[in-house]
Amino acid sequence: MTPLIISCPIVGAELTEDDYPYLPTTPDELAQAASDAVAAGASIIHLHVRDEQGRPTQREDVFETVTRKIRERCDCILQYSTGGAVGTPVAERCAPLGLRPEMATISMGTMNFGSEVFENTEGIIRAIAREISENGILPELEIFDLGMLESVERYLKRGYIPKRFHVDFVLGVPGGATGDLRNLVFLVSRIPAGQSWAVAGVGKYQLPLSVHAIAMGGHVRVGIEDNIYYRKGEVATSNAQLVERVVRLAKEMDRPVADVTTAKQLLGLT
Ligand code: KMH
Ligand code: ZN
Repeated sequence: MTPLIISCPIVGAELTEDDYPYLPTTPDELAQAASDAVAAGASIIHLHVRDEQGRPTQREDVFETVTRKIRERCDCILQYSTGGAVGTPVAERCAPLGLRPEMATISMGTMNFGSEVFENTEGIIRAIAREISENGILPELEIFDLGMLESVERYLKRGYIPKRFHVDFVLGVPGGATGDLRNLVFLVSRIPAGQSWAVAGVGKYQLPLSVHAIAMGGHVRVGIEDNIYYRKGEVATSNAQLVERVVRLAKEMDRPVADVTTAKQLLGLT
């Protein structure tokens, strides 16, 4: 079976320290969380960063500092978020892409995001896709429901997005598709040919969707951005703890876990 690529979203943009006491926010905390997740078995770090007050930011200088500190501690594939926080203007969302991480996200449509609106108009998607292409970055398309996946076909035909991408189904955001297993199976059946995929289950969906992705030959994203619980009523102590469980599950299911070199090969990053 194809080795399993584990991606870890170590902080996100929506959580505060009131929501989760162990939230990594400073450059050193983010770098430590990233290297602990990689030591546990992750090969991609999905990266948001925080400013001096701990608020989400897309500032290039902060991304640069955090990137340097992560690279000092470990080898990994860095995937910058261009989603930012709900409401971040598109120019800010693209600000760090000139640093040329290996990967960056493109969210494929506007949606309700809890009680807020996560805006991804055609213009925003095209602007982000252009910056990603110009910087030679591999895009990860964030798909929150079926309509977004069907939009991928339309954008491909029009040449609005690069021909090669990695797909990430983010399931369980209130306003998007839930992490019902039938949704995952159906979405996977509709991926454009030749593209790799992963699933990120939000909250209670993280564990069952991880198990199914391992069995289906897809890849897995687990981390605090998506889910702060290890199990019902028990807060996870770290990103690494969530990654370690996926590594154990993969071993039990005879699915090898990709190291960073293998993950780069599988994604065509070498
Ligand atoms: N913070 C969410 C509104 C991404 O990283 O590209 C969007 C998000 C997606 O986290
Ligand atoms: Zn994110």
